[in-house]
Amino acid sequence: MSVDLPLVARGKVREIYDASTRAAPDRLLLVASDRISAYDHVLPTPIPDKGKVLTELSVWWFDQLTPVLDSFGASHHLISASDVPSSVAGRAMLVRRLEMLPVECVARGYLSGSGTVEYSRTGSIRDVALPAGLVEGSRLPSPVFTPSTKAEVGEHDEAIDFASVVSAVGAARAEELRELTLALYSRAAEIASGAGIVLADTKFEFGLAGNSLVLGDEVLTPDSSRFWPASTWSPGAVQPSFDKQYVRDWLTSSGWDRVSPPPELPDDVVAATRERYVTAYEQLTGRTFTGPQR
Ligand code: Q0T
Repeated sequence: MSVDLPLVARGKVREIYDASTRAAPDRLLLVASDRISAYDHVLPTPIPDKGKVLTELSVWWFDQLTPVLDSFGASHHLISASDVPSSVAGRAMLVRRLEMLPVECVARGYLSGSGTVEYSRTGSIRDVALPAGLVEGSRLPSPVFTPSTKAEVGEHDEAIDFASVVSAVGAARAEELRELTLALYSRAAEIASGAGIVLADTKFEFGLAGNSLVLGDEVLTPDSSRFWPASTWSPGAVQPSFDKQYVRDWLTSSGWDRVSPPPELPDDVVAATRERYVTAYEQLTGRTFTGPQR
């Protein structure tokens, strides 16, 4: 699962390599590992095929979202998921290297987590006033753009208001980011809904190619989004996460203190979690997950 290319960046669960050549400069290779994080820790036990499932899902979403991107004169960074080193086949994307914008573009269609905390304190999320009476899991009257800045390693992303986005990228670009983020979220939520899945929120990262926005990163995976099974959606309590619920429940029942190094997962929790990732992929795409085709 390693490649002989210069490492550009290492995240909790993936790596970025420089894949530039003389003929094709400004190329990166994004490699998704099988590592899983929970409660801000990377667990010692990998989930087999997780990186492949999330890569295939991301590639599928890039294709689904191309009409939305086109309508904004924007594009995505994916060049190929097949022309990649054989050691990382299926788990890697060859992408255009971009000048990334320093804003994490989050869209929320449902109240959850830090959104609920903000709403309970202020009655709003960020710059958007909301009606009284919403609870954890409620659908919002309309989706809200809740940007954040990428924090230093080990820190949480920091919520910012729209004025801070304007300061960072200028007024016109900030409005373009908000409108495109909400349009991408809305289309993705519509597609997910048709597959019986609630897309509660998601995070996009954009870069620039010349003067045009380019959608980067991985998109609409369980690592960048909250997916809930529509069949059990019931506002008023924390919704079970589509992918990590077995892991979280088991970690809680294990007595782990969330501070010490996390314990190894038992085989049945690994198998159930792998199944959840595969099911999310298959339910969303209507395809069977087979892994990379040669
Ligand atoms: C990037 C230039 O999470 C990140 O890295 C963790 C390993 C985010 N990140 C993205 C880039 C991309 C992308 N995607 C791109 N196309 N061009 N930089 C760098 N860090």
